[in-house]
Amino acid sequence: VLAAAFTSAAHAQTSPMAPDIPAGKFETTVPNADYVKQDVMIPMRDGVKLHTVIVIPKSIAEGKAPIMLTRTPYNASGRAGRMKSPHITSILGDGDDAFIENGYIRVFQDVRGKYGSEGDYVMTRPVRGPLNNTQVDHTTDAYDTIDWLIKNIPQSNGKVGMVGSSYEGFTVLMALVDPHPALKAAVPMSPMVDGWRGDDWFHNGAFRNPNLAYIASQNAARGEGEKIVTGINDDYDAWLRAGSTSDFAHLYGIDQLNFTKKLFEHPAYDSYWQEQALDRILAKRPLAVPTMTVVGRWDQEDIYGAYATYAAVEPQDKTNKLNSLVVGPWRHSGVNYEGSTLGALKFTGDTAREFRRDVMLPFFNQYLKDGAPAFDTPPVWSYQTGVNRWRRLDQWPLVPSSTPLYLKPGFGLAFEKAQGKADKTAAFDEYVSDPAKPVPFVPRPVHMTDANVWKPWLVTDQRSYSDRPDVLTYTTAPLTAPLQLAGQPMVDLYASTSGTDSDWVVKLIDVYPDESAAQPEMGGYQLPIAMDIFRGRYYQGLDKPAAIPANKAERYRFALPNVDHVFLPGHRIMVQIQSSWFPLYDRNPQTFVPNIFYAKPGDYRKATQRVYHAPGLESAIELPVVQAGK
Ligand code: PG9
Repeated sequence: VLAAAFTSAAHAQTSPMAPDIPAGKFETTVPNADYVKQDVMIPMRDGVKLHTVIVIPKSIAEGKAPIMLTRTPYNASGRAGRMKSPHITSILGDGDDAFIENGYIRVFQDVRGKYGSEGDYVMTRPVRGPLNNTQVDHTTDAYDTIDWLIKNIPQSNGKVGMVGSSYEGFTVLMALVDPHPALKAAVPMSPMVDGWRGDDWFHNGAFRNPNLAYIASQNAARGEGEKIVTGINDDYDAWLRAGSTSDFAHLYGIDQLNFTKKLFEHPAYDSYWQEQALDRILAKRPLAVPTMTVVGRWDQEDIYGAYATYAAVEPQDKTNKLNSLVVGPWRHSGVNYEGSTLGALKFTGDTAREFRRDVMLPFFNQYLKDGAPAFDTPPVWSYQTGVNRWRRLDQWPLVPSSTPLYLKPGFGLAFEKAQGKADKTAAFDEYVSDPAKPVPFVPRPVHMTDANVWKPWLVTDQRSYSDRPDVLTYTTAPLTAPLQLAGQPMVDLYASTSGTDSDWVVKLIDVYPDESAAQPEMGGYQLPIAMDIFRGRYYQGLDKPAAIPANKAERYRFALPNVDHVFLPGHRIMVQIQSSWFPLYDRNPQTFVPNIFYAKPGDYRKATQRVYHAPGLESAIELPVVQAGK
């Protein structure tokens, strides 16, 4: 009897040929989880629904908890699913530790057009206006999302914060353009702000080639995209053999993607870039939401935007409490990971965790948690490199870059100006820049997509380049007293080229003493403190590309990334100058062509470059020197 019952109850209903893989999504249950995870589709004002993952600790009572929102193009489900686990600490990332420990509701949303969200994806979708003729952007999507969340999550206390790094930092800033009243505090981290001036796409007009791999991965599909497969171990070879950046894009099919076309159509700082630069947009909006902008000192992707938005909004911050800046000793997005080292550098502990726990959390709590104590938000919280310590400052930059460090004949550097008349023979140093043999940005073989290469590359020992014949290297004697810098160095370069276009790469470097008993590899290490590139054709204006008159000294002024650094006694200051940085930046053909993306093989020509250090042509780096005792 039992056997018969078993047969009819358990087996009779499922046909042997019933498909064994469910048509819809199937997930095993996670019993005894300390959280509830919900997948919802939140409707936007245009009817498009955005996929949103909500993680609520079970311990939270109704009406009690703030919401921490991140809007991402990088798969919301993945962001809330580091691993499958009953523990909220295991499903969320390291960067969420402070929120988990303090009972926040954590929300991740796929931006429109990516992963589970409906609608069209437009890369860093511009705000509504001249570049966006639709009714929606990330400002309205954030607004509509926040509105829905506070009305539909019973545990919500009606207060929302936003946090996120890079693209996710960009979406935080976009929410601030016209913020929902429930958005009470924001922490944009390494936000992408101006893709042309110094964030992901270009630096001062020089194009960043790794973007093509990013575009393939982001834009080939709504979900995971494509990889570029070259079959060549060394990216240096792969890019050099391809020719121009458009040749490379064509070879691997990436020229078919619309965003590649948009980039190639806008090589200069035209209205396409100016009108979507978020610092310009936010400068014109009221400062309504307390905002703490965060960036890594050695941020290899978005080293420009955090400072730019902080500076643009700061004039509105009359109390010096609502708009703050944090700079840690991190790589791009390093704030959300373990922060005790970067490449060869060792810091005083887990600097990222320290920030998240001791600064970011109390900052958020005071605005988001009912009854939380007020927090004395540091106007600027900066990790001073060289001496390795956090410090609280009232402003940034601390000092203007008004102390020129001059290049000197004999490859020296000095704070004293040249004396007397120009000595023609000693007036310049020269090198031949050959586009067929560009200077690599990291030692070859170059693997740009290898995280171990890419993430710490801005602290790479520059010794591999200082003795190249196409790199000029200027150095001081060992310092006898500490030299403190706190601000944004400014390059003031007088240089000529025998070509009609040219790139200028300038690096400010801390040369360690010859020997280090504690860490032998640091003996003589050439640590980059601030480096950047300038595309010479923009010497008359970033929106005015022009041929450079051959063999005529022109003045090139451009800012380097911000520094908060002490050169210690026994260390030396070094400046390196070169005309390529490959394959990170596309090669300048050194012949003026209308659009470098489309340069032809014959346009790439050797050029003789001269860097001047003579009366009237005093090349220098203007440094933000903090006088001793300040
Ligand atoms: N740096 C990345 C990015 C941001 C915005 C546009 C394109 C790329 C990122 O890490 O998200």
